[in-house]
Amino acid sequence: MPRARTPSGGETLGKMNETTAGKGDLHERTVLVGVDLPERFGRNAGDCDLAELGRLVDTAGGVVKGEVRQKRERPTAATFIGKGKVEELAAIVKATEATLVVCDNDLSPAQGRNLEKALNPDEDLDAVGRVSVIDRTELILDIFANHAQTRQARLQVELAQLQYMLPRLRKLWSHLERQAGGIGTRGPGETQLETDQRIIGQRLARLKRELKDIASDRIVQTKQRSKQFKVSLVGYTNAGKSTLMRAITGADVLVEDQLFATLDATTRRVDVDERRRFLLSDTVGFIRRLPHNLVESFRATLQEVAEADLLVHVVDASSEDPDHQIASVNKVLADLVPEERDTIMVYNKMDRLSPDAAQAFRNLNGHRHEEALFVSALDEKGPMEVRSAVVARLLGREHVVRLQVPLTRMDLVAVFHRTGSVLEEEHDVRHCRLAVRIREQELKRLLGREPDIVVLP
Ligand SMILES: Nc1nc2c(ncn2[C@@H]2O[C@H](COP(=O)(O)OP(=O)(O)OP(=O)(O)O)[C@@H](O)[C@H]2O)c(=O)[nH]1
Ligand SMILES: [Mg+2]
Repeated sequence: MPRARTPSGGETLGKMNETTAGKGDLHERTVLVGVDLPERFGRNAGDCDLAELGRLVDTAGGVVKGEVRQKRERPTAATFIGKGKVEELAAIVKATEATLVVCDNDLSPAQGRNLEKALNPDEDLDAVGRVSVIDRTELILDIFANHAQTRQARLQVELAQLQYMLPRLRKLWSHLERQAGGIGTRGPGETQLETDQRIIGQRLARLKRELKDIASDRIVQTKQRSKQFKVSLVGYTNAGKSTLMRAITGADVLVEDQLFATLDATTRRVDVDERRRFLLSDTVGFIRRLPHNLVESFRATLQEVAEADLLVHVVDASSEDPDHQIASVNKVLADLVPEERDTIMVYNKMDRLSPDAAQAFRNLNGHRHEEALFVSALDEKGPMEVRSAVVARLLGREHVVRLQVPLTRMDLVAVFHRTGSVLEEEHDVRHCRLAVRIREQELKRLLGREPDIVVLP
């Protein structure tokens, strides 16, 4: 569990995950705080979702022992929640012996610090057993840090963490700037703050460079894949994307009943028949108010989604509010995929609904989303239905055209045999005429490159 609201510079930064995770007694006792605010408070607006926050705490290895919720017209500058609520929170923390408070809303560094002060009245703020206060963004960053498996994911998480810390660092250190200390750790004339900022700045630049290198390797790969039909599984975290991926492709991806089990994109080829195939990608799940730094940092991983020809939007039909989850996913998608993308809606986990509830759910949502599927990824039929729907879209994109190429370009005829189905082929002295079933996009690409191909009426 994350315990960090302390400025750390240089060396300690690299080890942040270790120290935050390492300290975590596995079941840190946690109290949740949420404030419902009017629309004008931007990211912090709306009703907080303490059930979801509880799931996040659970995923991070904590246990929820209590919660405090408040409706306010505006947050207070000093502690976000009102004074009375701080007292209520302190009492609950004491009664439950909690060591962590997680706020569903974003806190400013000062608000976090003031709350910690209020909750640790007589204690040294650095003492073991003190109560830490973090916000939802920090919690999500911590989960991402613990789940990152590949080098790319780790670099992306570190980038997001540093970007989150940088502005806080400034504020955190401001009261120390006047103090002496840190001899030998800084350059000439530098304050500790400047040293830390410089070190973080260098690290950020290096991370960005390394991520760019990884991304450019990927561009080469995607160029090679550009001809193929690309399908991305998207959806709220824990909806069952990886379960479907596994069942459809046999890929050994991680399936876990926790949030953000998947942080890396996995892509596998699925052969439909001898000539047709598609690429299926599983990627990071979305969530309501996904921290902006994370979306930015994970752009490379989410590239699979941006490049997809078809999205399969997986929804947990058994969740408390599927519509809310769909809306959250669409919001993140709008950011990643500028234009409307062909989408299949897949309502998953239908096995968790009673037969009556399942029927009512179908009636309601079948109308709303044409061609929506209602499946369970755990039975055999579910993944097959999803696969068939993808194949139907793939075939739907193909159409039959009549073409002519000069006999000197029989190499092009071979290309059509490879990328489409040649239904007819006839030759005269100068030309070869073909009837070909081919994907529209593929045909466009060839026509743009090869002036020798003539489309016949
Ligand atoms: N009952 C039931 N459980 C399911 C179904 N599909 C998935 N699950 C379970 O739901 C949990 C999450 O599944 P995942 O496939 O890891 O979900 P995900 O969408 O990949 O989640 P993230 O990678 O965390 O975003 C696992 O415990 C699965 O076994 C289903 O159709 N029915
Ligand atoms: Mg997954």
